Amino acid sequence: MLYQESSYNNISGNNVYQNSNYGIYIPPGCNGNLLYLNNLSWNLNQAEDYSNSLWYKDFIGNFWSDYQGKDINDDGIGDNFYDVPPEGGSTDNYPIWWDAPKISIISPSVDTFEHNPFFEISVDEGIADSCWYSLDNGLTNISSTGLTGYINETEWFTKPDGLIEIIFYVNDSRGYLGQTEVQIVKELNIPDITIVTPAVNEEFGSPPPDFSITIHDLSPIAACWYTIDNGIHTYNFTGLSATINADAWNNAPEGVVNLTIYVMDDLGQIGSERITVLKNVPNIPTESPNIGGYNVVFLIGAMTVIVSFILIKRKK
Ligand SMILES: [Ca+2]
Ligand SMILES: [Ca+2]
Ligand SMILES: [Ca+2]
Repeated sequence: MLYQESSYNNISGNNVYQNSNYGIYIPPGCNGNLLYLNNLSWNLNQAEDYSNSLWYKDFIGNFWSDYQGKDINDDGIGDNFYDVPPEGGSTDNYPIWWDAPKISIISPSVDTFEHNPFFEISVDEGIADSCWYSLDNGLTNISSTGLTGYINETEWFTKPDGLIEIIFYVNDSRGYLGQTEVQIVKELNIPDITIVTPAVNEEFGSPPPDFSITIHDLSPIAACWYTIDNGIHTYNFTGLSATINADAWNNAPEGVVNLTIYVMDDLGQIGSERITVLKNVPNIPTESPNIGGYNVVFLIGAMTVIVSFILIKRKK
């Protein structure tokens, strides 16, 4: 479209596209032209305006396919003006524009998870209308009521261990779609137990030994227990240390005692670790044994006196 010596025109509602030269050319001296609601798309030169025309009316300008700005607040108008060439001079202050939401993932971050992780999406540009995600590249879409939540448990535990790409989608009120993805690792792990104390084959007397452990697991721990008689009796404990049950220790035979510790995570996966310790209760009498209510030492002493007395008497 070429306007020469043409002044005080309203130019609106035109589709001006794919011109190999100028979309709209306004030479100098064309005063008071008003251009709005025109679609200027893919022209080699969208427009050139040497007459400082007005390129918008009542907060509506024109659509420019080469607009470089954004409509972050989704009001249908680009948030920055469009500078109609030549540089400076006229501007379209209300370019018609709409763009897809831009989103980013606050969580999960790149990590290994056993349970279905918590997610949080941030909409950095645009206004979210609906949100969903997929664990299988869009084959199964799981809708979310908001921008945060837990990844669907069923879908999560359906996936085998390994790398999982979660793609999040957010669309706006016009159905423009923003998406982004994160790759995390799913790994079901049984609790890994390390026995810190006692040492292997450490010797203990009659007071039952203490033990302490560390546990590595990605899930909360649901239960801990141990046995020293190969599972005939088991004893629960909480935390990372305990003292072996006194009755169990008393009943254990002298010599090698197997202490086996079990830890179960909240997915029901059980890890165990075993250590041998030695039970050696020394046989030291704490007082002299009594015979028939008499003190043996006293009796022996008395008998020695009597025998000595008899021997002395015989010698005489
Ligand atoms: Ca806007
Ligand atoms: Ca937008
Ligand atoms: Ca686990």
